[in-house]
Amino acid sequence: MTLTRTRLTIGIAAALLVLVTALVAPPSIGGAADHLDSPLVAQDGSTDINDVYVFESPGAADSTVLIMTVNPAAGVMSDTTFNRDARYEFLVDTDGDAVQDTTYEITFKKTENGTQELKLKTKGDKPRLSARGQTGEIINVDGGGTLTAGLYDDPFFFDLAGFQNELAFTGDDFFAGLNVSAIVLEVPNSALGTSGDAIGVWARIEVGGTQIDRMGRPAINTVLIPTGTKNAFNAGIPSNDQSAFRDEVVASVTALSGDAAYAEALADVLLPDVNTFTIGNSEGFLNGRQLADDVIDAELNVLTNGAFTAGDGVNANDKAFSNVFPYLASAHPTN
Ligand SMILES: [Ca+2]
Ligand SMILES: [Ca+2]
Ligand SMILES: [Ca+2]
Ligand SMILES: [Ca+2]
Repeated sequence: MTLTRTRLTIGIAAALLVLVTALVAPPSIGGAADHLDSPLVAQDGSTDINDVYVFESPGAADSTVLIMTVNPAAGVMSDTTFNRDARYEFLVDTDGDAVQDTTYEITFKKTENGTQELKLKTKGDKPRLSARGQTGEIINVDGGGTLTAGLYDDPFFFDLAGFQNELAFTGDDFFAGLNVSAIVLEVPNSALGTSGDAIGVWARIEVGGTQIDRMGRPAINTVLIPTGTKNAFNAGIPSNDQSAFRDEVVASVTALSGDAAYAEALADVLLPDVNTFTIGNSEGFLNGRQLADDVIDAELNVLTNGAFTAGDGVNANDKAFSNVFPYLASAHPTN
C-alpha cells in the first residue's frame, strides 16, 4: 500500500471514527442500521424502527414484500411485544413526490394469553387491504396478500464492534443470536401500481399523533445525521428531506469521501430517505432492499466514494432466510 493510500485509509477511518464517536452513545447497539438511532426512540424499543425491507416476493413475482423490524435485541434490551398505543405504518409514494399515496397501518391490542390482536387497514387512493388476526399467525389479507407479526431472528448483520473500533473489522456479527419484533406484509403488485412503475416506500411509527421514528434506507439517520438533529429527522417527512437535512448529509458524506462535489451528487440519491423500488423487479438494494443484501458493505463503499471496499467481513445473516412467507429466520431461543 502506498503512503498516499495509507493516509487516505487512515483519513477515512478517522473521519468515520469522528462520526461514530459523535453519534454512538451507550448502549453499544447504537450505530446499527437504524437501531436506537435517536435519543427519543432509545427510550422504547417497540417504537424504534430497526430496519425496513422492500422486495419482490421470492415465491410470487406478482407480489411485493414489506417488512419493518422493531424492538432491538428483543427480550434483552427491549420488550417482545408491540406498542398498543402506536400506529405502525408502511407508506407508499407512487408518483415520485415523496408524499405517500397509500398507507398500510397496523395496530395492536394488549397482550392476552401471550399474543396480541392486530389489525391492518389501508389509507389512501389504492385498493383497500384489510386484515385482523393474532401475532404469531399467518393472516390472509382481504383484498389480497398475507400479514404476520411476531418475534424473529434480527435479519440485520454487521460487525458493529469492529465499526466502533476504528473499522478494525473482525467479521464478528454483533447481531448474531439476537431477535427483533417484525411486521411482514405481502401485497399484490396490483395494489401498488403497474409492473415497471417506480415507487418509494418507507415506514413510520406514530404514538398519539406524534411521529416517533421513520426510516427508508438503512443507516441514513444513524450515520449521516448529527446527534442533535436525529429526533428532528425522525419526526420529519421525506418530502422535506432535501430542504431540511441536505446540508447535514453533504457535510457527512464530504467528511467520509473527502469530495464535496461527490457529496452533493450523492445527497440527491440519499434524500429523500425512501426505498426506491421498481414494481416487479427482482433485484436488491438499491432497488428496495432484500433480507440478504449486505447493505453495510454497499454503503461503506458508496459513502467513501469507493475508497473503502473491504467490507466488515460479515457477509450473511447468522440464520438462513426462508423462501416462503414470512421469509425471516425463526427467533433464537429466549430465556
Ligand atoms: Ca430507529
Ligand atoms: Ca405521492
Ligand atoms: Ca440475525
Ligand atoms: Ca458485510
